[in-house]
Amino acid sequence: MVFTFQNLLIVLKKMRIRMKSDILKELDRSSKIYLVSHINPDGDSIGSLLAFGKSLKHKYGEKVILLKSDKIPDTFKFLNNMNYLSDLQILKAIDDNSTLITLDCGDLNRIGAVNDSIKNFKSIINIDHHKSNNLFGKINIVDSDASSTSEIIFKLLKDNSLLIDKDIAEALYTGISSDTGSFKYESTDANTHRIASELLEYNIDKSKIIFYLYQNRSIETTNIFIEAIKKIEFHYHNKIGITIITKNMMKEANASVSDIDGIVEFIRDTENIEIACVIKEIDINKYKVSLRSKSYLDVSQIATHFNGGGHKKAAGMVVEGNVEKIKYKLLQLINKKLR
Ligand SMILES: [Mn+2]
Repeated sequence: MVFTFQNLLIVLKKMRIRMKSDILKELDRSSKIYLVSHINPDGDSIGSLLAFGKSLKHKYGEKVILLKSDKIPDTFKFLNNMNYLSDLQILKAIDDNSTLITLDCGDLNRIGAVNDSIKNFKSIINIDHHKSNNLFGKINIVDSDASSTSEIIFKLLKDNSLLIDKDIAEALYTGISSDTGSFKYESTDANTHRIASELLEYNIDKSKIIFYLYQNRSIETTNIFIEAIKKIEFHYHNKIGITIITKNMMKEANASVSDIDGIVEFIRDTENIEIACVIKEIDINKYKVSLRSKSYLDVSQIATHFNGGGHKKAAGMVVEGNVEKIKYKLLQLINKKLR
């Protein structure tokens, strides 16, 4: 073969296909297949889990177990097959030929309490699209160009002739729609739209998905939004918008963790803002920080600085210490990167 760019692409493509059948080989020999996605689940995490889970159950039956690593936000309860999710007690019955498939997790901290049993799995298959993914699996299907893990799962199902039905298509569409901010973000390319269009061919109920994802916000969410928005501070010529949500504010608004989803994007979408930060109190002197950027700033670098991770325009981390000090350190770091 003559060494041209074209041939190199063909070789790379063949390697990818081989890698994919490596997954099936690994799953064939596993006595049990556990699937897990990240804690604080979002649409992509739940969508990819339910979709891949149902498809693998179709092929492998009872040996496929979907793990519930965290509480499912009400927003996503419209998806079918939620009854497939098992509580973590089921891990007591794990045997030594088990495989764990992690979905949408950049590192093993993201799987929550499942990580306590990590040594009991014979192998890990890591499927993800986070740029900061540290390739912790025996098999790693990590594509940071993919809009979502759901997009990767769709390709995987197709390339391996695994089941795609209406339920699976709805779960994948939910994942892609939520991770692309409803097809707004840069990661949304021709391929994303092509996949979305193929998913629509399965006769999915698109209006149902749009309703539950974008038009059914709870009163609690609206109330915590109001409180968080009241407290926004703008810095550096309104390029940074930052707010702090305390446990007390959450209590007053009767809000749960998933109710604050969307606040950071709301701040980002203000004119002139390049970066939005939401600092949420999770414990005494312990805060979860969410970061979003609009055009050029790579927030995953800032998150990595604090041992977090994510994507160029969406990242996060957990930081311990005094909140004012955290805020000061964050603002200093961001200032260095602002234009
Ligand atoms: Mn994702």
